[in-house]
Amino acid sequence: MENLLKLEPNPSLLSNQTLPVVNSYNEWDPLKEVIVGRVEGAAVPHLEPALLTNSYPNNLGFFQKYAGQPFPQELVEIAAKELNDFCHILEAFGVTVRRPDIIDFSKTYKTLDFEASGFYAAMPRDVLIVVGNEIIEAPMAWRSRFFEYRAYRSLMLEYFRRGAKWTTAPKPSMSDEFYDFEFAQKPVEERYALTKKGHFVIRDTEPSFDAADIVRFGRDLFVQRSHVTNNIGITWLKRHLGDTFRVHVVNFPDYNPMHIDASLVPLRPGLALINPARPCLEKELFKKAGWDLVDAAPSTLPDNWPMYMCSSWVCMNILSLDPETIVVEKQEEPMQKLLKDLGFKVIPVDLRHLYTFGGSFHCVTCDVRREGKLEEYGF
Ligand code: DAV
Repeated sequence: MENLLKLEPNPSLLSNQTLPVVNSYNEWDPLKEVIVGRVEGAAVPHLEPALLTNSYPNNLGFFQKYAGQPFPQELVEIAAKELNDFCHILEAFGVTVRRPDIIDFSKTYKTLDFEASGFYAAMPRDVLIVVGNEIIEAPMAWRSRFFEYRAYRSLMLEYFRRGAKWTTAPKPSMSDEFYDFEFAQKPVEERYALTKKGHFVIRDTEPSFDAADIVRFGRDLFVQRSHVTNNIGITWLKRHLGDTFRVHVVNFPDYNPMHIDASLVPLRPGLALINPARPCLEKELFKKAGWDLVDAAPSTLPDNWPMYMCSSWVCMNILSLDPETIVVEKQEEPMQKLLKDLGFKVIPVDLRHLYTFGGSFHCVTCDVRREGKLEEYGF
């Protein structure tokens, strides 16, 4: 063994060999393998209740025009190029990049409870979460996302064959009872007021969560309730992860909540970004644990940039390659400066057109393997 070690000069290869195929405990340990989403095959979903709730009123025209059809080709082409270039940059940093299968998401399907067409495989973070050596497929809450896991099944089967622990969380039926149809029809201000009181468009009839409503800090995971994550879904997660992990619910004054990764983004042990437009209501919890929470810098995105699925706060939706190196969107100079001032090496990468599909670097990835092991970070 000693000789072998001497013969092998690349420390990252060495640690890769000793790590389980699926291994990731937090958002910042050195990245070894990652799934990067695709926009090829993406379709515009029909205006189902959960989507109607989350989209901004000025986008209704886009959904009405394109519902059930492929995303406009020119949008797909430019975002696909950005994603391909991002993959090559990750590879240049020694990261193994995997991609989902290409599926025509405009196909319609019918279950026992509803009929819909699909969405995309652009955001693996929404569907998949690695907790330690286990990869979990999230239940999802949009009818258009019911079969999204299919794009990742060849990868899941491969990881399983190579020894991974693979779990699919129970999917909700997504029957009419699961949604509050009246909620979705209310004017924005009324919806916001209801959300503030803890009402969301999905009911607590069956467990549901999107993986992107969870953020990992080693033994401690933080999750938010949202229009896709309900209480019973969080209960499922808590019970499933058992005593090894602690799942804490955190809240943000975000009245259109869907996914935590533009609200709370850990950068390295003891340091996390928070969103100044919706500051975490549990700041004390982090302070007590010795964490500094730093306000993210706002986006440089022009106001008229088409954003169909998310806010411009995806400028803080970064991907850490290790505790010192962070991928940030190329035109988000204020975010880049903030991170440099905090001592990080910043890798600027173009991804602005991908924003239009609803996310940035964290959303479009799922880290399958990072170095490191289960640790506690003060909580
Ligand atoms: O701020 O609109 C972005 C996260 C998308 N997966 C937001 C949430």
